[in-house]
Amino acid sequence: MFNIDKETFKKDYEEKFIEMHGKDLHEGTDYNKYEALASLTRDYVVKMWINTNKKYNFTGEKQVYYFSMEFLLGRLLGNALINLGIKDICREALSDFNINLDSLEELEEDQGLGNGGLGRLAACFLDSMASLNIPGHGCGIRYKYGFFQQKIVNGKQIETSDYWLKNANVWEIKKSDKAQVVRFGGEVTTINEDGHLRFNHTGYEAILAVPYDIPVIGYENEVVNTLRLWSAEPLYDEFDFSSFSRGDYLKAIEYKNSIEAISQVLYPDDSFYEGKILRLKQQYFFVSAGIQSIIRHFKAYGKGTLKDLDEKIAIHINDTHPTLAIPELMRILMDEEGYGWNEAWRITSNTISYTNHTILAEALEKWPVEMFEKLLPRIYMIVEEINRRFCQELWNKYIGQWDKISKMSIIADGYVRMAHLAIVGSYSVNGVAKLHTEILKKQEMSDFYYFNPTKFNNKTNGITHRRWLMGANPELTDFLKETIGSGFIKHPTDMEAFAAYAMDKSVQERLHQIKLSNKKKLAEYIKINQGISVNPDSLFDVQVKRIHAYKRQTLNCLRIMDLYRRLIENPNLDIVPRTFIFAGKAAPGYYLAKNTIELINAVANKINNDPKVNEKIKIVFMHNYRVSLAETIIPAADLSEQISTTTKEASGTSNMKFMMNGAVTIATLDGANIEIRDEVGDENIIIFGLTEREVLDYYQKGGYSATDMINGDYRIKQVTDDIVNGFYCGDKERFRAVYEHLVTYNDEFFVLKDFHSYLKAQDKVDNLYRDFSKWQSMCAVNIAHSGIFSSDRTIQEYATGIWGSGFLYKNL
Ligand code: 26Q
Repeated sequence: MFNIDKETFKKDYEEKFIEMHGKDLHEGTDYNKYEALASLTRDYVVKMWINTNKKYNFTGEKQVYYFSMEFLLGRLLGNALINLGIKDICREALSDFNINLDSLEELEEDQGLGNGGLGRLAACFLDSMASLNIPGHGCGIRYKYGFFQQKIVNGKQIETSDYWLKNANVWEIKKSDKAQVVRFGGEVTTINEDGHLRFNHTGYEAILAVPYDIPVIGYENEVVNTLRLWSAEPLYDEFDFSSFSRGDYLKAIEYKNSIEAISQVLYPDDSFYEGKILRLKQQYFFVSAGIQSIIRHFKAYGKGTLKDLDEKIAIHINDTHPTLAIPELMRILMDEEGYGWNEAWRITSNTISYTNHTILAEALEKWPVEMFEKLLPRIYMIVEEINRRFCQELWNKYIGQWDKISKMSIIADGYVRMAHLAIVGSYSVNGVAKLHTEILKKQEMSDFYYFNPTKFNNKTNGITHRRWLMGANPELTDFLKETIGSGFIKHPTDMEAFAAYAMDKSVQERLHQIKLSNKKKLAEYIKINQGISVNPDSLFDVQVKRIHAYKRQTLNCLRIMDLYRRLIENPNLDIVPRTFIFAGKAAPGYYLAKNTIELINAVANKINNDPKVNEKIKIVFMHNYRVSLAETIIPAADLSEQISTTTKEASGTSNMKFMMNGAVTIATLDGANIEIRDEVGDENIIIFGLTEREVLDYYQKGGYSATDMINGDYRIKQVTDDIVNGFYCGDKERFRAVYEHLVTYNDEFFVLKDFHSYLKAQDKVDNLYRDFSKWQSMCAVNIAHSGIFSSDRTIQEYATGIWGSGFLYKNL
């Protein structure tokens, strides 16, 4: 374990500061101080990083590569200090210089290279792999612009660019010598050489992929793994480059820009697929660079013959976005390494495993054949051959069942279906929560499941407790250590011991005080950043996640609108005072989601300015939701809103973060909510809404009518009318999209159907919250049972159940 004493740390820090900034510490700005601290921390890490790599290079341990279009890391400093085990020393040392560690941490820009759950999951997984001594590395894209920044202007979302690299990034190291060449376009001709087919690729455009490595620090184990992010550059340096373009300077710059465009920006879509050629380019770009570098490294370090690749490495693809890893590995094995089809296929399909994150039909990736073939001619040939052989196999098994075969085909109706390619080309397909996996197996991908049942498995998601508990909630962490000892840090399921204290009065009081202290911090943040005063003694009711119709922020909003009506009618209505907190970004092209944000903001504006109800309710839509903001909001939540339409949320991961921080959940039986319920028991979670069966029945048999719901129910009529009658905003048309989706288009997410059940559940919340002891015991039980949702458990399951790597969790 890395060890340093305070005096040495102080000396190192001061030296680092002077070396970096050419002035004395007391002359420095706060940002200067942050930079020196981050840079010193990196220095401490570098030695361990080199040693870890040496160990990996010269031992035969299986290496895992996690390919993902997104890694939503957030800030790195605090997490690095925790994992190095030097946060306390650092805090004390800095305070001797009159520097506050927390305020320095706040200065770090979030690394926001992801949209939401899927990207954050990848980041949690890296942290857990390193902490569990698993040689597991990330492979992705170094986007110049991360996920957009959200401003709310006149109640509307405005997107601005996230130029996160404006300050030097101390966490990355550019490895120019490890660059790879990636080829796009051109023609492929087939040559017969002594009976062997050779594929000759000409007229392509070659692009340089340059890696930037980021250290991934394990928890107190001196392991430092690598996240490698690729950046696109022209292949030629500026001199050759001008001759290449015949001295045409402007053309040369244009060309350079067109190349750099590949790693310029993260696509801000979540759960909605759009077939943009640049996105396809991004996918092949990082996948090709990643696979080439794995093979190059494998050969350079004499890891044996590529025949045994599947025993020495595992490549995991995070959703279908990196599926081109399959044909790319085939291409390298056949065209560059000389393997025949069968051998190449055996190696490839035993090396690659795939996680599915959604069953929403509109999110499934499919690329027009024409676009695919033109951009990636050789890769397309390989995909065609994979499909031809796969369909042949189907044909042998399902003789004459053309419908089934065309339903399962990888290429059909002029499209390449990436999920089919991913399933066919991998040895493991997993869903991210029990229900989700069951739906994959029995419905969405059932043909594939029945064709090959053993390929399918479940790996319920998790979150790293090192960031989401120890980093975000130090007070609760210390209290847990005091109560049950520190064992839970290495073995998070040991938190179960805390359940024994759920009825202990002094424990309940401490939990309440810790929550209150976190709520005060959040209240202060809200006051400073949004100018709204909220009461820390009110119940903090929180829904923070991407804005999407299936997540049903509208249901929450309608319930508040209903409550407001009731308070106007009866100002003495006896309710628990609440602060409703929302946050989340809408995809820039998703009109309905943006309109939902407008509605929430208008409702907030009206209610927050009505003194008659302000003692009882306030609403805040917090701007620019991101990892660091989540770290402030989640520890302050009393109530966690997980209210998606049953069957639609594959897993959800914020549900786990809230629970670990002692919030009570109000939820539908969707995604991992079901497993949370199973852990804490019905009496410690508030469940409402349609069941899986009911939802599926509506989809299969119809029968849901929003109009009937409105006509048959006064309160539903009132709240839906209030969307379009000018009650919240003079402009009656302003929230038309929300209304039409709910009513005219007969809302496919059944908001009105679940409305009353949700209201009843919320009344139950009020009653439970009024009973101090009951509520605190629920919080305690939730914390106690959250350990299973540590991503350490998830990663252990991936390692043993899919990758065949790492040591046993129990032996750590
Ligand atoms: C695809 C094509 C083109 C452009 C963008 C995309 C794209 C980008 C991001 C598609 C999907 C995503 C992200 C999906 C996502 O975050 N899914 C969530 O994954 C979590 C981790 O497994 C689950 O907990 C959530 O339930 C699931 O919604």
